[in-house]
Amino acid sequence: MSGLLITFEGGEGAGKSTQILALADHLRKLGYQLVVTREPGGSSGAEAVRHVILSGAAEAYGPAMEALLFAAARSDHVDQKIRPAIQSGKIVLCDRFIDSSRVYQGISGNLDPHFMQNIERIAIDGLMPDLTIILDIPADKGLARAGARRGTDVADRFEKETIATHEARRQAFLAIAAHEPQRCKIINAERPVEIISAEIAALTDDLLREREVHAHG
Ligand code: Z5A
Repeated sequence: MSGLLITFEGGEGAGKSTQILALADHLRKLGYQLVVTREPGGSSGAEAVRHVILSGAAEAYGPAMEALLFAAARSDHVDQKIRPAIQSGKIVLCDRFIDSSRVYQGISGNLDPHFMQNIERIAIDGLMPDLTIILDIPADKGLARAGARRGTDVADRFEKETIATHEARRQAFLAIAAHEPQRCKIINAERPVEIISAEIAALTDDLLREREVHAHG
């Protein structure tokens, strides 16, 4: 019995959390058992590392240090939560995963691709997503959404960066999708929530049929 791993990627404010909730609702109604999780975090070890990274405490030590922290958090998350859930037939919906490291640390941090590939391999130990939804939105529009939602709270370590940096990340996500079209599906995230949700539900239903993953209840 094997479940699936579906990851959601994209820039700030693209609507990942919103769309994960909608897909979770759709799949639960069909009787599937789910685990909804996020990175960095998702397991107790990884949540401890999340705080260190997002507070900016590790920023001064450079992008390689941050990349290793993300990889350490991911390794714990995969071992403790994601792999056991998939092995017991559940569908795991994860808010950000390897592609965020490839883009935020690898591209924005200008790190050696071999270094990035090596730490990714160690962190996931063979567990690739079955489907990656890349929510695509111009950086200024995504940041405006994230800013409106945050209100007067302080922007985190990554939200504070320039529009040019965010736009370069958008292009990096699109490049990953062009390179791995089987796994990655680009979704135009500028449209109304319900239209996007319907498109993601249809993609997921196709995958479940193709892989013959059956509902429990
Ligand atoms: N990071 C990294 O560098 N390397 C890694 O390996 C990993 C992560 C795993 C995690 O932050 C940070 O860590 C992240 C990358 C880095 N950078 N930042 N910042 P986080 O988990 O705190 O935040 P996030 O992942 O960026 O998510 P987000 O900004 O919270 O956005 P979102 O989940 O994509 O969006 P949302 O919460 O669903 O929606 C945002 C707002 O827009 C909200 O008010 C919605 O109601 C609204 N919304 C959503 N969809 C729509 C549509 N379709 N129309 C209009 N309004 C909408």
